[in-house]
Amino acid sequence: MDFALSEQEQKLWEKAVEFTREHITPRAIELEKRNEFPKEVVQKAYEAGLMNLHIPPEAGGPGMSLLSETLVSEATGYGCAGIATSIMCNNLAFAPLVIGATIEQLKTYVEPLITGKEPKFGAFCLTERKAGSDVAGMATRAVRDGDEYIINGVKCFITNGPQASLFTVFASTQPELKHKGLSCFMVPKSKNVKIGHIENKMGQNNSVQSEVIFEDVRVPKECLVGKEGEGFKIAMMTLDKTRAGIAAIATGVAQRAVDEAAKFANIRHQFGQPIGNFQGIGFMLADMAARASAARLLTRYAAWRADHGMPVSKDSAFAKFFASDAAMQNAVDAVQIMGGYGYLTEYPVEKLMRDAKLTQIYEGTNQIQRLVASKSILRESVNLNTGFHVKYEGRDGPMI
Ligand code: COS
Repeated sequence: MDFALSEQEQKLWEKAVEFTREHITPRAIELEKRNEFPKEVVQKAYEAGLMNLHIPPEAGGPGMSLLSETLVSEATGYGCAGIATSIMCNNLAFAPLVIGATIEQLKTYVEPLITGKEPKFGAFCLTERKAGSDVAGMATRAVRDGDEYIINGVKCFITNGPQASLFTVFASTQPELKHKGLSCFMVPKSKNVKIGHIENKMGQNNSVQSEVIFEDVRVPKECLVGKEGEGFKIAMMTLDKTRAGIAAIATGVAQRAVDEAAKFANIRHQFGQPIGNFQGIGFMLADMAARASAARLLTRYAAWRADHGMPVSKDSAFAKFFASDAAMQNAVDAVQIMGGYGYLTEYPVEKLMRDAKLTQIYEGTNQIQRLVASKSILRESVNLNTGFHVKYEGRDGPMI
């Protein structure tokens, strides 16, 4: 077993860490107050080659691994989870296309967005006001009309919605079939694609989410990704991968909380000594650092499995819920260690606490992650040999 990154991954990690130190961390608090898309920083990230890493070379991308993407997300998430989300949003928007679209489709619709001077954006349009966790309950419809589809519906919480040039839209082509009737489309921006309400959030204010309204939007049949009815599967396969990216941002937040709290505990003196000397604080720091480290290992393991074509639903769910719970706990603990200072807006840890909360919610709540993981665990247990040979049949009452 080798825990080392490859030379290419190590270089990417160092570049992303350096980028974060120079362009994200020093400006995160100031930019957050503007409550808008951090255009300038994202432009720089694009120029530095930190975006669109998973697009295959045949469609103009670098064709890097999911592990590489998680390295960038962890490094940038350390500086600001909101900016990291703005930077990595194309990973989510384009992943269904990398999974389900042909190379010709990628060349036509994605390549122009990732090879120009300016960054262009995609937006992943799955969630609706009445269909969040219950994806199959969506109301957006796509109706075939000759060589076109007509799409109608309203999506919400759409990251980079107002910035996007291409929308990856999930819509029902056969509502009576529920999840088996969902299909995936690439929808270029047009006058019939409208931006609705912009959400006001508790944290992650360096990323923008909005409603996106599709009103009689006509797209050629070539915009269908995969076949009709494959949309649900494409969405699930996408989230299996991209949840490792959220886990990576959360790992960055969890580590930042450790580092800020440890720095403070070293210099803050009470009762004649640094507060880090007190076991009450030292033990908290040890637990926080262990959580961040375990989050990193689960995240990179999930990404590594996906890169090796192994089943990843359970592992990306583990990574997502563990890392985001770690981020939240560590942020709360960092605020506590810093006491009154932790609660002030000019220090970074109150922002970590607000930002961490969203990592427990977006790309599937942590309850959904536990559901996904438990389904896999129960499925795997059917053929599991624990070495204990007394049969459980007929023993659903007390064992004695
Ligand atoms: N990969 C491939 N296929 C999958 C899959 C996966 N990861 N997960 C499920 N499927 C398939 C199942 O095999 C099943 O196939 P069949 O109909 O052929 O038997 C089908 O999809 C339905 O699966 P399931 O019964 O598990 O679906 P549910 O409706 O119960 O929903 C959850 C499953 C809740 C896990 C899903 O809707 C989900 O992930 N919800 C959260 C959505 C989310 O993350 N939203 C955030 C948006 S991004 S900001």
